[in-house]
Amino acid sequence: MSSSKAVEDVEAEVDKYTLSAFIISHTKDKEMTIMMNAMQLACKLIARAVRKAGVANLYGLHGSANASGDDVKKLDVLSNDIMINALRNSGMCALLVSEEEEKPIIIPEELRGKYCLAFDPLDGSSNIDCNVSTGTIFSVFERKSTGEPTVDDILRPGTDMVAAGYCMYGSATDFVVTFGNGVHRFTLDDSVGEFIHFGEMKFPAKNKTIYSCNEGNFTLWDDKIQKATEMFKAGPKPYSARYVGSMVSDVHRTILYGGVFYYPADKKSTKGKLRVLYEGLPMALLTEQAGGLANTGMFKGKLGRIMEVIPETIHDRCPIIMGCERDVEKVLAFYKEG
Ligand code: AHM
Ligand code: MG
Repeated sequence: MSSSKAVEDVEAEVDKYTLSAFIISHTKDKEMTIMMNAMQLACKLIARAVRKAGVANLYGLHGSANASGDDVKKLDVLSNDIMINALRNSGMCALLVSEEEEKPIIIPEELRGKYCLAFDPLDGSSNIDCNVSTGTIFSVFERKSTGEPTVDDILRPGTDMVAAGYCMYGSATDFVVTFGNGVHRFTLDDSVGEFIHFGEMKFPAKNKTIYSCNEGNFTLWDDKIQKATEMFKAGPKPYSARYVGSMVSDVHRTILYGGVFYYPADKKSTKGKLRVLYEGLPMALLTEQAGGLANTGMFKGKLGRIMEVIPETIHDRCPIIMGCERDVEKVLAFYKEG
């Protein structure tokens, strides 16, 4: 390689956006940049813990249950501590909601900022111990009230979110974020310890035919979801089934390849399984911003955007049907037909 080529290569590297540079140039918001710096630091620390889990004896149960009654893994607890410490110490947050904390965390006044965040520190817990991709999901709201923060600062519809994203711990560590103006993907370059801009993330022009759901729940679903699933499987060109069981991976694939991911309500869980504040809303904003649709299916007597769901409690749940317009509309058509 000639020395001028080497210099050009280095210059090209320097020209690439880091996540921090991208946020400051796209939002012009220094507080958002500081808060997101804390978020990306937390994600890098979680990525390291996930990678070292085997040798560091981090697989297995912690021995407790979380607010939703799920068994908590050691990595869940560690990821939760990392997120809370990083965000609290950023000085930019007022209130935090975590899947692993029964109650909201009110940030002490001397460290308080304007953001209220909800997060699932390590989503896809059932996949942790078998080395399948997991992820961190977060939604960001700006508080409107003054004085002591309360849950009302975050029990708001998705349309109030100012940012949302996830970090996926897979064969690479990808950080995906939206500030309500498109979706951007960054990949962790371990050699420099930075998330580097990979590009805008959108549903493809030609969506693959993929349906993604836990079909083991088939008999518990309503007949519309059952019919939609039968339709995807029917010939002459049946859809492919893909289901990781980690929402981050399933949504990541759905946006990149196309298709539909659904976790509907069922006879046992009438609101579905996934949580509004740190699963439904952030993934709905990302899906819509990438050019797709995110709907609840029939929920509280009507079909509606997930973005318009107002959680009643911090760990409230809602049904989810999200993906490319073609396939979400195919599912909703069964409801519209009556
Ligand atoms: P978790 O937050 O306890 O990890 O549960 C959320 C996960 C999602 O990532 C995934 O889409 C879903 O639960 C899988 O549930 P199931 O095992 O019922 O298919
Ligand atoms: Mg989780």
